[in-house]
Amino acid sequence: MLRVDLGRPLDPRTAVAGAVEIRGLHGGDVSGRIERLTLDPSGRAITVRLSAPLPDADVYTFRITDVLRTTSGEPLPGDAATTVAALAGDVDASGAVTAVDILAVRAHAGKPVDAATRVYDVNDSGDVTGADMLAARTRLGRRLPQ
Ligand SMILES: [Ca+2]
Ligand SMILES: [Ca+2]
Repeated sequence: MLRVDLGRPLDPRTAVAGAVEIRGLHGGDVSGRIERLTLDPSGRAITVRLSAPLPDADVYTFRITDVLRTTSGEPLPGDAATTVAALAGDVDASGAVTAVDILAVRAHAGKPVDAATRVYDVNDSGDVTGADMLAARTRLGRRLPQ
C-alpha cells in the first residue's frame, strides 16, 4: 500500500484504473497489481492498494497519469511520480543486503516495534526476533538494480 499526498483537491470519479502506473526498473510494468485506488477523506491524497507485494529487489516508479484530475478537471501539474525501492532485508537502505543489515536486526531483537523500528521486522510478524535475522540472512547478496 502506498499513500501519495498530492496537495490539491482531487476528483474521486477519476481515481480509477489507469490513474496510477507502476513500473519496475528490472521487471517492467506491474500496474496490474493495483487492486484499488481510494481518496482519503481530505480528498487530496490517494492510496494505492496492491493485490500482492511487488516483486523483491527492484526499484519502482509510481506515476500519476492524466486520468487523475483535480476537482476543477485539470490533470496534475509537474512531475507526478515517485520512486520506491523494494529490497527485503535491506534494513539500512544501502541498496544491498549485507552483514550490516543482519547485525542491525540483531541489535533490535526483542525491542518494541514502532514506526521507527518497524524496518527491522523483516518478516512483518509484529516483533523482531531471530526469524527476522534469518530472513535477512537468506537474502544476503541481493541488491537493487543500478
Ligand atoms: Ca543494506
Ligand atoms: Ca518479525
